Amino acid sequence: MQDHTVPSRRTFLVRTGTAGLAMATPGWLAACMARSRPTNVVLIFADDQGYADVGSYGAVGFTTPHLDRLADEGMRFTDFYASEGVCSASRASLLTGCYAPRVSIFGALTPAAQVGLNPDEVTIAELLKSLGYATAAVGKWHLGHLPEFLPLQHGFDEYFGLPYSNDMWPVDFDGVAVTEGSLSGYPPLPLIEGDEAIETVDELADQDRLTVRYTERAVDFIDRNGDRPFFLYLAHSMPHVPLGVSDAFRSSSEQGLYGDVMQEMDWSTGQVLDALDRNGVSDDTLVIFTSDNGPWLNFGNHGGSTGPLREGKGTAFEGGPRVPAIMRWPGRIPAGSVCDRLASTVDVLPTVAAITGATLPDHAIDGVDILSLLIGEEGAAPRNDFLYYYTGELRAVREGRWKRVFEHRTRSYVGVEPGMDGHPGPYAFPTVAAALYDLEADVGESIDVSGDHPDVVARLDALAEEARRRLGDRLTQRVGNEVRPPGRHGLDRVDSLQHEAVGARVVSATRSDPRYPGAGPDALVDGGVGSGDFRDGRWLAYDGVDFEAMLDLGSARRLSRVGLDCLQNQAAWILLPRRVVFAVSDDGEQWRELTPIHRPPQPDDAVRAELLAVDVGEGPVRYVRVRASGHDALPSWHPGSGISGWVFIDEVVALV
Ligand SMILES: [Ca+2]
Ligand SMILES: [Ca+2]
Repeated sequence: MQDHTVPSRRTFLVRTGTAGLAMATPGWLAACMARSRPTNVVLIFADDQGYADVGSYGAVGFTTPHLDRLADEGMRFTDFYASEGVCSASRASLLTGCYAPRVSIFGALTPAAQVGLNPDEVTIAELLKSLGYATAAVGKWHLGHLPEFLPLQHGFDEYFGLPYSNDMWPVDFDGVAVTEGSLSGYPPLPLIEGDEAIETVDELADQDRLTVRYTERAVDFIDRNGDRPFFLYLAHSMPHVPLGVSDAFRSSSEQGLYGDVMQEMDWSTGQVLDALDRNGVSDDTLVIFTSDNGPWLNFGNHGGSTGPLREGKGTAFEGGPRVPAIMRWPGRIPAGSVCDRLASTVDVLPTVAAITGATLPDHAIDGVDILSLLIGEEGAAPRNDFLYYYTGELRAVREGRWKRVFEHRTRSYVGVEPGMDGHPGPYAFPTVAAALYDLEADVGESIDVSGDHPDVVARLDALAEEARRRLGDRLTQRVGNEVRPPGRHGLDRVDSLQHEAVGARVVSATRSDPRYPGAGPDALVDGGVGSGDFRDGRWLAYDGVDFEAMLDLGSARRLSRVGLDCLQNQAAWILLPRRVVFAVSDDGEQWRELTPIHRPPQPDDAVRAELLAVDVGEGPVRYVRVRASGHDALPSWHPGSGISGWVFIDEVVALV
C-alpha cells in the first residue's frame, strides 16, 4: 500500500468539514471527525433490472431481503436515473460522470465495435486509484472490448467478467448454437481475466454460473483488501437475457426464472455485505446499488417490471432510464430514509470524489455532488434537471416535476404481444408527439399538459436548447461544442502519405462543409491523412452532396493506381461514398474513365479509413478527375434513415 497517496486525515476533514458546516449538523460532523479510515466504495450495478424489481420498490413474485436490508440501513431513491436506457451509454455515464454524448459512447457496443471509452476520460476507478485505493471491476464491462479499452486501462487493478452483453453470442434464444442468420455473426462470448480471454460462455449452463462466479470474485477482492481502501465495481450480467441461475436458486421464486435470478442477485448482495461485516469495514464503506437501465419488456416473463412507469429499456420514457437506487453509508446516510429528489448515475463520480477527497477531472463533467442528499440535508436539491438522451437524440428534459418530451420515433412495448420463456416479442415503433408531463401528478406520462403551462414549456425548451449547444442532438442535427471523441481503435496510422499527387494543383468543384474544412482544397493533395477522430482538422467533410475534384500533376507519368482516402464512422453518420469514379487524361481533353468503385452502404460499426483505389492501366497520366457520390438520405438501417449523411475525405492519392 502506498501510504503517501492515501488522502491524509487532514485533507479529508477539510473536504467533508465544508459540507458539514454548510448543513450545520454537528452530530454528523462529529461522526466525520471521528473517522479514522478512508471510505471504501462498493458499486453494484444490475443489468436491465426494472424500477419495480426490488422488494422495497414493489417487486411481485420474488423477494430481495438483502437489498431491502440495504434500504433499511440506508437511503432509497425514488427519482434516480441511469443516464440512458441502454447498456454502454449508461455505463459510460456511471464511470465518467458525463452524459453519454459528451464522451461519445452511444447505444450498446457490439463485438464488432472499434471504439471504446477514450483513454483520456477519467473514471471513478482512476480517481480512487490516484488516492491509493485497490480497484476491481467484476462482471459486465461494455465500454469497449478491445484491449486498449478494457478495465485495466481505465484504472482497475483487476478485472473478471464479460466484455459486453451476455446475449451477444452465437446461440439462439432456445439455447441452441446457431450456424446461420444474424446471431451466427457473433464470435464466441469470452470471459475475461485481466486483459485475457480465459474461457468462452458457450451454453446456457455457462450463463447459470455467472452470478455465483462474479460474487466469489467480489467477495475475494474484499477479503484481500479489507485492510486498505478499496473500490469494487460489481456489474452483474443478470438479469439481462438470456437468464441464468444456479441450481440453488432455480425455482426459488413464485415469479419464475426472472424472479429466481433476482433472488440470486439479492443473495449476491448479501454475500458482499457479509464480506464487509466480516472484514470490519461496513461502517467505512459507501455501498451503492442501482441498475443500468429499465427492463426489456418484450421478453415478457423473462423481463422485469417498471411498476407504474411508462415503457422500458431502450426508450426515454420513465421506464427506460429511471431505476431503483439504494445507498448505504452507516452513520452518514440516515438509515431507512427515502429521497425523492432528482439524482442520476452521472452524479456518482463527483459525489465519490467529494467523499474521498479525490480531485475531479480537469475536463467538464455533467454530474453534481449529491452528498447533501445522502446526509439528509434539509431542502437540498443539488440536481434540478435531467437530460433524457438516447443514442445522441435529446428526447426529453426534466426540470423539477416537469418533463418535456420532444417529438421522436421510439421503440415501444405498447400494443405488441411480449415474448415468453426467453424468446422476444416484437417492438412497435411509433412516432410520439411533443408533450409536457407533470411527473408528480402523472408518473405514467399519460396526460399532456403543455397547453396549460406554456411558460414551463418555454423554460424547458430553452434548457434543451442549451443542452443541444453543448452536447448536440441527433433529432435536430446539432453538433455539440463540448463533445469529446470516443477511443478509436486501429487508426493510429502514419499521418502522412508519400504519393505522386502530393503538391499537385487541385480544383475541387465541391465546397467542404464549413464545420470541417480541413486546411482547404489543397489539403486533398498535401500527403496529410486524418486519424480516427473526424474532428482532427485533417478531414474535409461533405454533407449530403457529391464530391468532385480535378488534379493536374504538372507532367505526364505512369501511375499504377489512383484512390480516394475516406473515413467510415457510421455512428457519426459518416459513410464511405456510394460510388467513386476516376477518369484520367494525359492532355486534359481526352479522358479515360476507370472502373467505378461501388460501395453501397452496409451496417458496419468499425471506425476506419479506407483508400478506395482502382488500377489505372496503360498510358501516361497528367490529369486525374474524381467524382464520389454522397448520401442525400441515409439507408433504412441507419438511425438517421432518410436524413443526409456525411462523406469525409482527406486525400486524393496517386501511386506509381
Ligand atoms: Ca442494460
Ligand atoms: Ca490531406
